[in-house]
Amino acid sequence: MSLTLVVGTKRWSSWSLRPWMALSATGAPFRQVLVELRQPETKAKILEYSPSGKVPMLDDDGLKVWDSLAICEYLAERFPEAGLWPEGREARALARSVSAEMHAGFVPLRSACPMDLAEDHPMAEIPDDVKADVARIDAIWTECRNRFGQGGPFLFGVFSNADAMYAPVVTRIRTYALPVGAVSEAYCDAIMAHPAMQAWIMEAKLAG
Ligand SMILES: N[C@@H](CCC(=O)N[C@@H](CS)C(=O)NCC(=O)O)C(=O)O
Repeated sequence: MSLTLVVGTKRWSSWSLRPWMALSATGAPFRQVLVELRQPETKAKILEYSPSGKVPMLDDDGLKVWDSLAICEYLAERFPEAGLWPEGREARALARSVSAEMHAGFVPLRSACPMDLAEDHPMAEIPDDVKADVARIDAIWTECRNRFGQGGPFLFGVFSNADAMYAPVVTRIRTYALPVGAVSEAYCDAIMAHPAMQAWIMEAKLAG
């Protein structure tokens, strides 16, 4: 088995962080290829690996999977023992729904607060549309934790693809000092303390 994950600059590439978290949770050894974003040659370099011209991209012995959510889905199927989706049908349905909601939405938050792991940018005034996104995310996290979080500190107790999908949002909550409730704060602490998250942040900071 030979797994390669192609990722973008760790400071900024929120999409790459998701499958990195999910793949780390499987415990499978993998190789990483890092492509520097925001360079004149970025697009050409990514196209050497990824037909979409975007990172992340996973190569599993020549089988290519791209788009962060598709990679997380693939990993759940490829490593069933990792439990990347919750076991119960109801919990799994909610995990998939909130993951898809993240993947397709929260444009105001993503635009106003891009992931930046090297610097803090506390927001003095939070625009209304960003406030609305944060309120919805706070409600999602609180619902998942209250309904299904008994088995551990993550959205569905043990780490799942839903956590992988929301990990970059957690960093934005912290980087931009966005206010969330107590349940969500504790959830942010758990994600920030996750060893894969710590490793990613350390590399992001080292690279400047
Ligand atoms: N929907 C895609 C989005 C991927 C994406 O937009 N990636 C950015 C980097 S975070 C990218 O590759 N940009 C290409 C470029 O900068 O030229 C996913 O979920 O993987």
